Amino acid sequence: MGQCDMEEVFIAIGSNLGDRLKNIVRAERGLLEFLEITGRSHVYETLPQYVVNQPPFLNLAVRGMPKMEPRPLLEALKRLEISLGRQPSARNGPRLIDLDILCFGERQIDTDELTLPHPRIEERYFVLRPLLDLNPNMRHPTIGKTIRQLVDELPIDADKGVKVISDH
Ligand code: PH2
Ligand code: MG
Ligand code: MG
Repeated sequence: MGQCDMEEVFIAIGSNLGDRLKNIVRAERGLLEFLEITGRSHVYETLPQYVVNQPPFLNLAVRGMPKMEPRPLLEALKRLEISLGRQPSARNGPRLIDLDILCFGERQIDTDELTLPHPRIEERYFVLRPLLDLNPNMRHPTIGKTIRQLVDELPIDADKGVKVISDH
């Protein structure tokens, strides 16, 4: 996002099925093939947003320098999700692992397959809270506000039920 060196990438990781912590650890290991990881947030347990009748998620975000362009990175993330056991699932429904590109430098992409920056970052505490760990001062490339500002503008109860899971 704004103020990143070169084209830094931020990826959100989420899981709410199976051994959630194992899923995200395996995902991070897999990401190393596509990304030189330079930072990771804490892991948060968060209540599901949008489709609320499903198990709580573990969420975190990592930052790093990509080894490929956005489209190949997206394809690589999809393959990694499947190799970790992800099954097709309903929109916003339960998933064993979810790997989303939040932003790729300042790039703005809007195709059927890929939207960058990732849609609705600004309304998702489960995304903003990990980003706050990584860099509270970075700016959303299209909204122009910092992560700190976006968190402050969320409803007062946005952090309801959120727990910090011990770091690994
Ligand atoms: N992912 C979604 C929909 N809702 N809620 C939480 N708390 N965490 C998520 O990762 C999440 C969600 C769609 O990918
Ligand atoms: Mg997602
Ligand atoms: Mg996804």
